[in-house]
Amino acid sequence: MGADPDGAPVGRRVVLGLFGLGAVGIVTGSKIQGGLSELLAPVQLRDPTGFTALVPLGNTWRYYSVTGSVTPRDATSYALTVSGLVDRPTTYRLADLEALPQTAFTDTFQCVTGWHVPDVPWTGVRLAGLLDAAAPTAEAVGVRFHSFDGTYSVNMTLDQARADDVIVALSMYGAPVTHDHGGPVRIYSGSMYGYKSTKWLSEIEVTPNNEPGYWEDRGYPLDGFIGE
Ligand SMILES: Nc1nc2c(c(=O)[nH]1)N[C@H]1C(S)=C(S)[C@@H](COP(=O)(O)O)O[C@H]1N2
Ligand SMILES: [Mo]
Repeated sequence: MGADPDGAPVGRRVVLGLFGLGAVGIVTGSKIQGGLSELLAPVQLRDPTGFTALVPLGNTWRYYSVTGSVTPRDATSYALTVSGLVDRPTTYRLADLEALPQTAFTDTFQCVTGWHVPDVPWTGVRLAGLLDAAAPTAEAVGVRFHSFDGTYSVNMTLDQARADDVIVALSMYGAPVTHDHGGPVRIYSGSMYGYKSTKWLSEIEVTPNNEPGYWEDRGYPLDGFIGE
């Protein structure tokens, strides 16, 4: 099973069916309908079928991790490397990223399984700027995002990664990105489904190809544009 070998887009129905392939940990959002929230918020639901993603809990966050718990990193322990096919590989500490020009915008966060959260304000550093600073070589075609959870990765083409609405996000709702949302630093791509927005970002690797990542290996479309 996997993406259509001819490269045809995989429909949402197919994507939902593929959920049986991976157990996805979900901690339900804390703002779920009134009294239910106290009951549900601390519960870690295992969701091998994706069924809970379809339960109408309202427009609330699901906190995803394909690896279960992830060891937190802070300003002292965090680093982001831009590596691979670049003339100037670079490592940024959190303070380095905070010192760069910030871009802010508000957008709907949309998971491919159907849930979404409207009006989420984000702030961060345009990925295009970090890529320009690293100077991709003539052979560069793709970008691979790696997570310090040790497992998750996802790709984009170099052109997609340079879009104005792709940021290395440092803040969400006017506060530092929380650990559960993939902080201190995650990717946010406004035009793409949530799976393109790597949490706990540790490395941006410029590559000679555009190879499938964690979810693309399990059937999600290689191009993750919302609505396609
Ligand atoms: N490292 C990592 N990043 C990830 C994921 C993950 O499991 N691990 N899940 C992806 C998916 S499918 C979605 S919808 C969003 C969810 O973001 P949230 O957990 O902040 O709601 O993160 C994306 N980035
Ligand atoms: Mo998702």
